[in-house]
Amino acid sequence: MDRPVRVFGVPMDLGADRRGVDMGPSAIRYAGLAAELESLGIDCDDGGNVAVPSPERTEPDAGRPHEGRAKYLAATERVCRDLADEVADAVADGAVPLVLGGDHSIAIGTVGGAARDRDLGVVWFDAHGDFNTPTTTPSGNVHGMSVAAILGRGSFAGSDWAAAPTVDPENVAVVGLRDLDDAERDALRESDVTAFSMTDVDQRGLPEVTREAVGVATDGTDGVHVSLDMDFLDPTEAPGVGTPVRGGASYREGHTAMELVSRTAGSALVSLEIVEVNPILDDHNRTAELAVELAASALGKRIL
Ligand code: EXY
Ligand code: MN
Ligand code: MN
Ligand code: MN
Repeated sequence: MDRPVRVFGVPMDLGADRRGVDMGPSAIRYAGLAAELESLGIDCDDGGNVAVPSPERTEPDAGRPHEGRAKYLAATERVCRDLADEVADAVADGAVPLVLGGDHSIAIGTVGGAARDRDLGVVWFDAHGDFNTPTTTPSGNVHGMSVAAILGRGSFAGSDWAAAPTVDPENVAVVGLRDLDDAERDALRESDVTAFSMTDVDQRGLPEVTREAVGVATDGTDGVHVSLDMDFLDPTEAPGVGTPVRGGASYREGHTAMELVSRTAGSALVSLEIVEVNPILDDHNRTAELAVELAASALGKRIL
């Protein structure tokens, strides 16, 4: 990576049911992120944390019509606006923002900032589709809605979501799917999003699937955002996540995916985020340590 990297932590847990994911940024920093990136010759600057209100002092429901069953949506919007401003400033300064979660609702802000002033493609590595809306959500958790939000689907269209510029579904690829709700599956199938399940990964191999996903995100766009939900990996490798699902990517597949992102997106990589690390659920911080390794691979680290 020849551009500087600017790290932001977003200690967000309003979008998930599990406490502890707010400590993800600390765990990833503690696992040695800055030193690892600096050892690669990357100029790494830590922009600190974006402020997130605590659930104890936040109303889950502001009662606005577009919120449906979504919990803490108003507070999530506020955090995502602040994050979007930080991300947009970092990109304008010529840096690559590396955003550490926190739950996956923060992607609404990261993408909002990265898509400011450009046509953005997105590659989303996740066990889940994150394709629910405030109407279809079974849980009310916004981390299960962030792809729908960045696409402006359902009640995310219009309303107050002008902060998140709409991303074209034809330039969005999701990789690693193995847990979808029924309505979410139908919506994803009918959409123009390119979706690769673990069945596709099993049958075609992760390298081919990742290359195709990056191709979808770069085709006719000005750049790519990569969003890595650590539950993309198998829980044996990444136990410290709130919604683990068996049958995920192996340790080496995780690295392969990130190395291919770096090789194939290259200078088109606008921003990177790593989310859903929950140190309370982790085994001696190994999920955070893996997050550091995967960030390094995505930002250019090579074995040879
Ligand atoms: N589909 C479920 C829901 O909407 O509640 C689970 C979502 C989990 C989302 C995770 C983090 O990627
Ligand atoms: Mn997710
Ligand atoms: Mn997930
Ligand atoms: Mn376009």
